[in-house]
Amino acid sequence: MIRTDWTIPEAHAIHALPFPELLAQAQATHRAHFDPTEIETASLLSIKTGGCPEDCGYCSQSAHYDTGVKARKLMGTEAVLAAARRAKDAGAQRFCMGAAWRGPKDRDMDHLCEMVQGVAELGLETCMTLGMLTPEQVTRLKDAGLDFYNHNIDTSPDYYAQIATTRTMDDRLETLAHVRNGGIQVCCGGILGMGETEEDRIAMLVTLATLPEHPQSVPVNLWNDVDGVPVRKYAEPVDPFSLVRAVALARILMPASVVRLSAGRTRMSDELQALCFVAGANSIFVGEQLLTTGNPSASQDAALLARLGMRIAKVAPHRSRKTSADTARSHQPV
Ligand code: SAM
Ligand code: DTB
Ligand code: SF4
Repeated sequence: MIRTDWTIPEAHAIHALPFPELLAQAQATHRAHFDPTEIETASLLSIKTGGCPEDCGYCSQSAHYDTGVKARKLMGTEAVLAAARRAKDAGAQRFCMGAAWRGPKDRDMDHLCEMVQGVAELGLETCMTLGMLTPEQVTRLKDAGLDFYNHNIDTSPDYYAQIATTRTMDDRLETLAHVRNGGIQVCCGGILGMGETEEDRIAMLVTLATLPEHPQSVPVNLWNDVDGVPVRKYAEPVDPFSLVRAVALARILMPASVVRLSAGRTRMSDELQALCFVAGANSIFVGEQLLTTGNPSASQDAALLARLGMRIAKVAPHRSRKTSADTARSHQPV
């Protein structure tokens, strides 16, 4: 059953289960909804890098900090489509275009819609992350063929003001509502390792799991260390088992959502990634670059999946999600 009425004490109790119990519950939930051997792949492209007016304290692209990232203007459609073709050839199912904006200007919309249309014509799923959107902008992107919109809540409601002051959690929730109401699938998650407490991580996941509809994709990022940003002062390495616990909790609270092990995989061992897959992560970013930071190479990821006897899903998991009838069948004695 898909519940959107989870409470903090309930989530806390799940998160605190003995590790083997937590993993067993997460894996059972995962199997009820997905093929546990399959992984979805998405590729990222920064279509507009740096010079961002927002002050997100974790981000290399904010103009408020001296991070060494050079501001560039919005890429041309042809260059974006060339990158999308390369991503498709490298095995990506979804192509996610990111812009360092508070939100797009109306004058950019024709250009953005052209990109979406072109990427969709290549047979890739389309995703964008552009900051805040108005309902009219959502409609334009939807009509151009946008499948997913990424807009992370990043952290807990209580910790939010510590990491950004130029935008609020309510701003984020408002754009998420516009996206959801406009019929675009929602990709929404957060970041671990920015000095938040365990309670903040649980509250962040409960915030996602109590939205009117669960995000179809839930990216779980480890904060990728970047120069010159304030989060450096309070960031703490995430205990690997805490990451696995967070993934497992995301899986149990949002059983039918695709959970993406996102930023930070360059610092994760194969063993840790394997535990995250067992805990219910079933998506990764592929390609050596995220937006401004690195990601494992295609050959590293191919070797990892081969070691685990796992494979890239032929059909994106959200399209081949098990129905309750399938689940009932798979529980029949053989
Ligand atoms: N400007 C838009 C916005 O903020 O929604 C889109 C791009 S922004 C870079 C997309 C997301 O990337 C952020 O919400 C955050 O979750 C993630 N992110 C940014 N910097 C990161 C870092 N150093 N480590 C991990 N995740 C990061
Ligand atoms: C998400 O949750 N993670 C991606 C994507 N959505 C846009 C971004 C990760 C960015 C990591 C830092 C960087 O490369 O600049
Ligand atoms: Fe700008 Fe997005 Fe980075 Fe915030 S997270 S500074 S809005 S690019």
